[in-house]
Amino acid sequence: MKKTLGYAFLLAGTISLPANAHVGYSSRNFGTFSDIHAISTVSDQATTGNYGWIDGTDSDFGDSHNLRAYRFTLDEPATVSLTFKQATSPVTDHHGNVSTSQLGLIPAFSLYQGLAHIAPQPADYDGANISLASRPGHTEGAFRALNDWSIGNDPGNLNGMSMPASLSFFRYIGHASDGTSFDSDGTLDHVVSKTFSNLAAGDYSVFVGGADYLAQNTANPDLMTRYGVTGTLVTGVVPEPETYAMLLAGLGLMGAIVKRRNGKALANNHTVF
Ligand SMILES: [Ca+2]
Ligand SMILES: [Ca+2]
Ligand SMILES: [Ca+2]
Repeated sequence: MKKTLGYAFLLAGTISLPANAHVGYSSRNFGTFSDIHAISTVSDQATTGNYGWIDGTDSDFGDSHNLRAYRFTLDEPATVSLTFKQATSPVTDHHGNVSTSQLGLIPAFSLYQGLAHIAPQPADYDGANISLASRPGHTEGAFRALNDWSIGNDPGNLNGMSMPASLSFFRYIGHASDGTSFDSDGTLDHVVSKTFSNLAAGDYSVFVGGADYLAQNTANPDLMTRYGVTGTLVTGVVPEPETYAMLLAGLGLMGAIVKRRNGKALANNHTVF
């Protein structure tokens, strides 16, 4: 028993250390949804620098280390609204020191069909040989904010079986960015939101980062600042009439509904009489 636990800790250690620097969804899975009204919030996250997303809009792509990856799954076609806004979050550095992330993120995000490799598969990263081989040589990283892109991992070993390196593919669906710069929502209020109608069932990834292109200037004292972000996912944004009726009933307003219904509906509503 003791030996098994020790091995488990060793395994967790070897997996979690590189995962911090690679593409991962740790604590950033909104969940699995159908087209029923639901809300899921992921807080206490932070992104490095205020330019990670917009740096992926140019011709030399972007470095995925400057973004945060989120995921969700749809088990049927659904309408999904995504909102990301500035926040303060606890941030733990690689020495284990905890500080508070900074307000001021100009949030932007892109939505993709697809999922990065998740444990026990080795995590994807920009510098993996297979990632480098899949993109032009002059690029800063693998991330592309407005296009399909791919990123891969190293060969791995699971229970004695070797696993070859492979690419994860992200199929671009759409994007939104806060502020008044490139193709943005026009209002710099540190919140950005977009609704995607009738998404197909499947796995999705959302990459979130800053939209201030000039913030990548190496003279910027906030080049490596951790900016906090809170994300909210809403599914099924238009509740069915039955859902409205149930909500109103809960508020004690059922009488108002009954008065508006026609005779046939009343005749079928046994609970009223
Ligand atoms: Ca750049
Ligand atoms: Ca770039
Ligand atoms: Ca905005």
